[in-house]
Amino acid sequence: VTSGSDASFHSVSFSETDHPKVLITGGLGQLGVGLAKLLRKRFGKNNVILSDIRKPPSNVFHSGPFIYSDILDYKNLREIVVNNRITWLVHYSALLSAVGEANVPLARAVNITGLHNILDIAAEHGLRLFVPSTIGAFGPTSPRNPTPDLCVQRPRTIYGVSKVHAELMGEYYHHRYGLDFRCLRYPGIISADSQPGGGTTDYAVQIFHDAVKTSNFECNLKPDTRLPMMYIDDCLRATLEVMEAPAESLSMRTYNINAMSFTPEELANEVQKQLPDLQVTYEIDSVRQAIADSWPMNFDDSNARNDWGWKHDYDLPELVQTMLNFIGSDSR
Ligand code: AKB
Repeated sequence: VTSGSDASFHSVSFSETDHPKVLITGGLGQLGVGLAKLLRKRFGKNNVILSDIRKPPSNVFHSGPFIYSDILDYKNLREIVVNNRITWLVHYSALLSAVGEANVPLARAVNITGLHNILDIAAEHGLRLFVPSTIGAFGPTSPRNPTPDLCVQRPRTIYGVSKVHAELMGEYYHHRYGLDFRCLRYPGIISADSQPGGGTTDYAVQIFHDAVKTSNFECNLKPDTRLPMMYIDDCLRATLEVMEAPAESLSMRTYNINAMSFTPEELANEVQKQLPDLQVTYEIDSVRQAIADSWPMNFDDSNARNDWGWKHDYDLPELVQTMLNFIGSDSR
């Protein structure tokens, strides 16, 4: 296609007959280990490399390739992509909404400067790039019930601002340089064997652990705060499905995805059907509450459903049953 060093980039690009060679950044967060497991089942253990700047626990280290990668270090990133012939990049490194507000300079560096490195590496090496966005990319002036794909986006957190920036930059690189950028706006993700790191929706994970361990849960959001949510297995499957979707099926490059919406009170009621001793008290965290009050209550994901067949498996009752089975059996 081109001459000189560019030609070698094209010769290692993903082709339909090959398995992709995947790099996951921020691999030790809430989603990376689960995604690596799913992708390894599909593409083979050695075709999926998890990376982070932290030392992995031994079960993660022994379950497949793990590598040190710092997304703020462009040369380190490039070396990993070149040496491992990476063709897909899943960029999970980010500071979430609540921790971002506590350290804006760090959130800006990781979520914005880090993303610039990722975009340049991906464009330079012809990678297919997945970057998650979030319900947090909307703000108080967005329609909240429901929130469509295309509407006003004026978030009031550095996390939200950085995610709108990622959506726009990814789409710009797609149109300007042909970058195969794909992006899903995740709702709050609920998982049993991995913890979220400083988000506004974290209460919906913590309630299960506290319900099983102590039967007491102190919720940091008001009982009627409605937010879109999803079980992790649905989230990871959606990610694989949008990455595998034929380019022709994608009428957009950034899609809302959703499964359910509930309030803390509704979640607590559902958990109490299984664990009637659970006591819930409310101690409101004003930062998280203000964030939640500016986010979508219901998320319109009809474009994902129509374009590439998105369909969730878990509604609230299945979510609660699955979480309690998992955490209950773990604590015995
Ligand atoms: C957060 O609460 O910050 C995240 C998100 C919804 O993006 N879980």
